[in-house]
Amino acid sequence: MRSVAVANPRISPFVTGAIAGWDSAPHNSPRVQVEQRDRCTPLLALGLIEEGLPLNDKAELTALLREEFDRWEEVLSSMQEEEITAPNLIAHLSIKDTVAHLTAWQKISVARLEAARVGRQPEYPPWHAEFDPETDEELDAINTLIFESYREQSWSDIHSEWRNRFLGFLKLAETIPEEDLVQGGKYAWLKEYPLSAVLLGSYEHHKEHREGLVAHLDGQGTE
Ligand code: NI
Repeated sequence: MRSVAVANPRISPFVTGAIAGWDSAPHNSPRVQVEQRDRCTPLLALGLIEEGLPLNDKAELTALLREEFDRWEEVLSSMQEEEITAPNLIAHLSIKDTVAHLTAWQKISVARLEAARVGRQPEYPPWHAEFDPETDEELDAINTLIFESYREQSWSDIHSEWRNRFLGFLKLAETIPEEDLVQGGKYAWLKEYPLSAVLLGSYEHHKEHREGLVAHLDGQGTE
């Protein structure tokens, strides 16, 4: 019988934080709680970026994302589908639910890169606009909606969607000139922040969930 112990409850998508609309923070974390509530405020650009992350280097940023993608694929490929779809693995979510959560939020990141590429406002998914996530409750509602909307989908469909969106996101990032990525204030809808923070946001969100998952899986061996 699989343990349902919560390895890292702070990454539960149902325990949400305050950075509305920012891909790095569709859930709770200590650094999120100190941040102002501003749907366009990239958390990562406010001195909350992990030490050493390359906000100004396109090659390094895309390399980080590619590594993160590969790490996820490695973890996922080491598991049986029954493990991936088993409910209540971490904070009531299966791994399948977590990957669905990640790809749903990555739609926001893709919308931002696409907007930058073609020079228009980001076209966010309907749930993003509908809930206008300014509060924890609204963010909870979004994460619940995401969970519900993917719950009946097969693992293979969710995995493909996640993989295609992630690789598409990377390709999109490659098409944007480095100066456009790193220049703060270039895009009005990002206020003073650079587009590179969107890449870091997606990277950090994936990393946070992956580390929680790996810690949980490692912990199982010693229980
Ligand atoms: Ni999350």
